[in-house]
Amino acid sequence: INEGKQKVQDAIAGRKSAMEEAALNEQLASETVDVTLPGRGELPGGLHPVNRMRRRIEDFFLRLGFDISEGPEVEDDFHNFEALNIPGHHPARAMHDTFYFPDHDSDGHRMLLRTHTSPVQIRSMVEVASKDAGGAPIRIIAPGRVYRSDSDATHTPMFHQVEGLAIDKNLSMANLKWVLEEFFTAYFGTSVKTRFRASHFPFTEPSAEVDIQCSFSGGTVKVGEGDDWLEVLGSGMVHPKVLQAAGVDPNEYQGFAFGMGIDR
Ligand code: 2U9
Repeated sequence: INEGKQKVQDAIAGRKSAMEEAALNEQLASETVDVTLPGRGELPGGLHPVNRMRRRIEDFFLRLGFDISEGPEVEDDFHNFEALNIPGHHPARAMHDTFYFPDHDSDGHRMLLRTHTSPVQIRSMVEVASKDAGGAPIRIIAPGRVYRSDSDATHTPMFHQVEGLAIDKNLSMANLKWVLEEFFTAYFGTSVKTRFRASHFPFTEPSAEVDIQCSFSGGTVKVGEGDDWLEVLGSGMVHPKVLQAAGVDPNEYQGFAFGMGIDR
């Protein structure tokens, strides 16, 4: 009886594995993928508009002999405020504008998310001044993300700035005005009338906000025509206190600076 049982069991097992193998072969044959077939025409990716504008701005200033400078987004009080002549009681320091970290760094400095890219220029000035007693010349632009605790229809808590800084002997507002007007002409592809309006920033003196000629009629903005004005950036001569804080001798050197928001 046992011999008979063994024969039947072997026959069943043999048949079962043959059927399983046949099923597996059938599945493998039906699921074959031809990895040599071409793809289904994916569209190429594109750059975000903010990055496209940033590259155009960078290209212009590179052609003018400026270098691109970047720095940390997590900054300390000194580079973001103190060195820029923004004292402790200045409104820009209020908690509602600045994202502060709860902990201080190992040297006891208060840490924050940079509220502008100006600390990049402070770092660059300190670095040049440490190598060369005069701390000049410098020609840089500082593009990057900045953070402010602002959020409404026209403000986002993170946005992008491009700031510029030039330091040398005999620099004046005339040089600033020439650089900015060349920039507008290149950027908008047409010569654009500008209006320099006296303004105030803690880190520049004198300071000017710059408007460009435009028309708003018909629901569209046209640059370089019409008799309306569009504010596009802030600028000025670097405050002597700022030069001094970064190790540059204000009796020998002057600087001009400007700042614009790409997505503001
Ligand atoms: C150093 C010295 C001076 C940079 C400057 C502005 C004026 C300015 C705003 C434009 C729109 C910020 O993005 S925004 O809200 N910026 O108006 N920025 S002068 O001045 C500097 C920078 C660095 C060492």
